[in-house]
Amino acid sequence: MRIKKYYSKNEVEGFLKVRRELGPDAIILQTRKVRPRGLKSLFVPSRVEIIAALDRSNSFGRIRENTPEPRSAGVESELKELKKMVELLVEESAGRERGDGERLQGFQTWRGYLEKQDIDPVIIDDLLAPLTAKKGGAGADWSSLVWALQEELSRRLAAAPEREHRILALVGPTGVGKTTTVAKLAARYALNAKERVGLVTIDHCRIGAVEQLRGYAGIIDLPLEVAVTPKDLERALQRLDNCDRILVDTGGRTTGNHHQIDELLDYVKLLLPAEIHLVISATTRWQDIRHITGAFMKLKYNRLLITKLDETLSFGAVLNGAYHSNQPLAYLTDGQSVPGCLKLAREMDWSELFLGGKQPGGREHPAPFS
Ligand SMILES: Nc1nc2c(ncn2[C@@H]2O[C@H](COP(=O)(O)OP(=O)(O)O)[C@@H](O)[C@H]2O)c(=O)[nH]1
Ligand SMILES: [Mg+2]
Repeated sequence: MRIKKYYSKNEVEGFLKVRRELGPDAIILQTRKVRPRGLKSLFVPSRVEIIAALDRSNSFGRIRENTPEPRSAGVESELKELKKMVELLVEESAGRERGDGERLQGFQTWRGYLEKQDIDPVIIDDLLAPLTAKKGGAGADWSSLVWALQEELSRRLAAAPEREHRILALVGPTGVGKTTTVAKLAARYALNAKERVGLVTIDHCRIGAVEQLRGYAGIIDLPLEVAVTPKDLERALQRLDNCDRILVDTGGRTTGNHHQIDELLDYVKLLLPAEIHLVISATTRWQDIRHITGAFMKLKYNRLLITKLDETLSFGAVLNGAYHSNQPLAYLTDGQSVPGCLKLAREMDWSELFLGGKQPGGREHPAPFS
């Protein structure tokens, strides 16, 4: 007995193929429509699959199904068995196809969701690629797809260790919350951890900038040094030599202004080794994050700090920042109050932040830090 599968555009074409190859004694065991799997199903039309058999020892068959011609009992039962087996196989592979269809739908829903979170399309592709590559098994149903995506997300979000260096500096564009965050950090280390904290500001360009930090320094009762030149900074660091922690605020730099960024580099060099945080607001679009992470790279930042998580419902900036800076996240902030509204990245539940409640069909997304 010879069994063979044929694929064609339609049944007539298929039957002709079978007849041409197996001759007029071939019998048709099964015909069905098949859809291509995966992404192909969007572009390639369905085909007809024909399973045909030819019993070389008996030339009883014609191209037919259930032709009422006499057959020997043995062959009859053998054929029945065979047909049952083929039906089972076909059923099984159709089930697999249905599963693939659901997976594909799942990926498309996730893609839409991640796009709404304002995640850079390059990152979305990157996130979903390893999941698409897994056939069956993980990702075969909705919950394992969510699970696999959570894994991918957390794998990409490293958290920076705390207290690696004594000096912490914040650099980044204007208005992202650097000065406010320096005050929050000062409260965290001076009031909560009871460390000796000193403050330095290199923010001399903006009127009121020094006063803003002086206000916080006064409330927490911390020494504040103002550095207008790199020489000033050297002296300031010497004066704060007895401090456990030195927090350095810098003036915002316009991302496109390379001169301003180069100027700041003269100061940053004097701080090294230090924890240099690139500060980005969570409201920043992914296109701008690419630009900012690139433009500030000169300042040798080695950590990322995301502010204003309370001002957006999409959390793409966190992932976009981490991905494009290739640096670990250190802190996140979600409010204007000082002290408070500051969280260590290593305490964050990323999957909750990204997939917490807004996952398709899921509950509402909770407040970022609740
Ligand atoms: N909603 C919100 N506002 C913030 C946050 N951090 C800072 N801000 C506000 O952002 C504005 C600019 O902050 P500032 O510290 O002066 O930014 P800088 O120019 O980077 O130093 C101020 O009105 C802050 O109160 C935050 O996490 N959430
Ligand atoms: Mg400032």
